[in-house]
Amino acid sequence: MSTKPKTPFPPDFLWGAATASYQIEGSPLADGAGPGIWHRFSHTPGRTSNGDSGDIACDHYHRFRDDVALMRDLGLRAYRFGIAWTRIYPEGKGRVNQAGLDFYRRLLDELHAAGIQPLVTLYHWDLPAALDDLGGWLNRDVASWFAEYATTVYRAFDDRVPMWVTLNEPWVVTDGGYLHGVLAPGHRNHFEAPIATHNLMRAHGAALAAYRAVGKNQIGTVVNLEPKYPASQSDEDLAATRRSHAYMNEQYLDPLFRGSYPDEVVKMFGEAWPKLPSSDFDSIRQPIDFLGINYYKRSVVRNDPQQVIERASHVPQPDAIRTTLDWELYPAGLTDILVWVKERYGDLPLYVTENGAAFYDPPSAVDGAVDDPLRVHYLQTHIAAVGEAIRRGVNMRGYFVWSLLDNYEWSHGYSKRFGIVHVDYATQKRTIKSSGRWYGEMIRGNGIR
Ligand code: IFM
Repeated sequence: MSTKPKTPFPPDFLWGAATASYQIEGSPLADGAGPGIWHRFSHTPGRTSNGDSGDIACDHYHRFRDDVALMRDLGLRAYRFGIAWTRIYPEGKGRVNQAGLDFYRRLLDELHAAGIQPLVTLYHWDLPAALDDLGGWLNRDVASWFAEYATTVYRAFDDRVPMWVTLNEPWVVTDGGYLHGVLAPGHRNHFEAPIATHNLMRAHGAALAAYRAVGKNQIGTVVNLEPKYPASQSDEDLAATRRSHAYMNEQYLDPLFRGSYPDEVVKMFGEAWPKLPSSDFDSIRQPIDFLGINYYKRSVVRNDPQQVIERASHVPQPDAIRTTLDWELYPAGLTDILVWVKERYGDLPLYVTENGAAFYDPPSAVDGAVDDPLRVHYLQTHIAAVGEAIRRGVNMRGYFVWSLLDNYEWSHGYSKRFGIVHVDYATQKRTIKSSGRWYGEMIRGNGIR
């Protein structure tokens, strides 16, 4: 008699896919929307690969009904997407643009009709340009601007959005946008980075407080985490690994759950670390209902005094499978980081809110099919790693693949494809990749395929 393998995933586990507004919607200025920092950055010569912008992207703004139908065909139970602040408040604050709200209402209605649960991100990197002109994330007032926008959106949609996310990956916003300058708004200033960090945390706190006043469902936030392993057991490499871990994994979670920044991070920034009012932390550390974790890779760390702030660099591993972004496949790192979050911050509900890989996977010249065995392998092994975390007692509630569609990969433009659905950017034709079919069947088996 054959025994069926037992799934570690609870029956109501939320299987979904994720996207972000600027990466898929296109038409960033349509129907009264204002420009965001990504519109500005991508239209600045030399900032993005091939000069690519999100002007058209996947044209989801016009094709969202077809895209929801695709999600239904795939069998997704949930869809994580972002709302563009610039569509709701073209100038970032003050005047509301009703047409922007109407677009997201239509999308939410479509999802509801398809039986797909939405999970909505309020900030996925596209700050209104008008607010950037006022200092953006460097201006303390950004916390109340964000709460104003969030409140408008909660009031409009809380009846149909069971789960909200305040910020996506604040680490990337400051590290890429204010320290290394590779992402919008493109600053390189280590005095600015900790100010941006702290204002992001304050904005999270303000949006959370606003939600408790008007909302009835669940709210959390999303961080990107990357476990750090030492390249050797030397004191220097061990200390560098500790610094890197504090910088990337604890910098945002410590203030959220413990009410302070890690000492290593404060030390790293030295004289650039600002004096922070202790009362700010009361709002930052209010309880959240769940935490979202985005996981892509690990890092093997060595001491490197040439590198700013962290004084550490990543050592590429021989014989590893790597994505077209040169990211190493390391599924065990996902289990490690989920277990670490539980051990350090407690037993709160966790979701993997992004996980996926960019590979070169062109359509077949014969029949147009897109076969992407490496992505199937990536998903299979990482979903197994989530199962292992559940077996080790982590309170996992859902998993979202990044991404539903091939899309605009920020400064890499359209050169990196993460989708489980292929997009032909010349025709906007969508083709479900073999990974999309695999994922749909895996969902039907609730983790077993
Ligand atoms: O495309 C991004 C997404 O916007 C945020 N998380 C990482 C993804 C892949 O780089």
